[in-house]
Formats: sequence, C-alpha cells, structure tokens
Amino acid sequence: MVKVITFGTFDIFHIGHLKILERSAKLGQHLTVGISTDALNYSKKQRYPICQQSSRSEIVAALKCVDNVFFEESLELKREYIEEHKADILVMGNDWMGKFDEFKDICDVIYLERTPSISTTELIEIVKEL
Ligand code: C2G
Repeated sequence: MVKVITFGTFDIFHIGHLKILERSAKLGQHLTVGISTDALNYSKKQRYPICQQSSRSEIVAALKCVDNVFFEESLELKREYIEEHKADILVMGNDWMGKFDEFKDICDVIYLERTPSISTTELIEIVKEL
C-alpha cells in the first residue's frame, strides 16, 4: 500500500485545499494530513488562524479522501513525521517548490500545482472589504 503524507493549515477551508487533498490521495492508497497547530502558525506568521486547530482538523478528517490526521507541532519535525507515518510520498503545493527536497532520501517528494485565484489570505481580504 502506497502511503501519502501532506501538511497544511487548511484555515477557512476552500476549494484549493480540497483539490490538493484529492489529488494527493490519488497518488496512493492512504492519505495522512499533518494539520499545522495554532501555535506553529503564530510562530510562523505572528497571527493565529481564523479557525482553531480542533475545527480545522475535524473538517479535514471528515473528507472522503483523507484517512488520518495529526497535529504538526513544528516545521523541524517533518522527517520524524514522515518516518512515523511510514509515508512513501510527501506532497506539497508548488508554493513550497524545492523546500522539501532534503527528504528525497526517505520518500518521493512531489509538488502539485496550486489551484489558481483562491487563498485564505484573499478570502480574508474580500470579507474585510464587504
Ligand atoms: N493550496 C493549493 N491551492 C490554493 C491554496 C492552497 O493547492 N489555492 C495548497 C497549498 O499549496 C498547501 C495546502 O493547500 O499544500 C495547504 O495550504 P495552507 O493551509 O496555506 O498550508 P501552508 O500554510 O502552506 O502550510 O508544514 C508546511 C506548512 O504547514 C504548510
């Protein structure tokens, strides 16, 4: 069984999130998703996500294409997470192109094209202007 792993915040869940998870799942038979915690987001961007981690992970876990979710507590632990979940393939959107090539010694690393014209940041801007 080919196992796939991917990571993300998945805040204000949108079609781009769904598409990348569906395409990731098709690369194997089992998809694990690491949900970036609220604290990890704060440390990266100095702001908390709009939706808290328990809701974000519940939404992702409920998707047909997702088999397993866990909390990604630190960006430094990617290698441990890949090994722990016995992933054969790491998938990320191409906004991360090249950033995870260091893991090619333990799994395939695939960057998928992002869905154009939608992002959490853009949604926040649209709602702010209403
Ligand atoms: N994505 C996409 N198309 C969009 C928006 C996002 O394909 N229009 C993808 C991103 O490329 C990413 C995934 O959806 O692979 C999750 O996106 P984010 O929630 O923005 O995740 P990010 O903050 O990039 O977190 O450890 C890595 C980080 O936790 C990744």
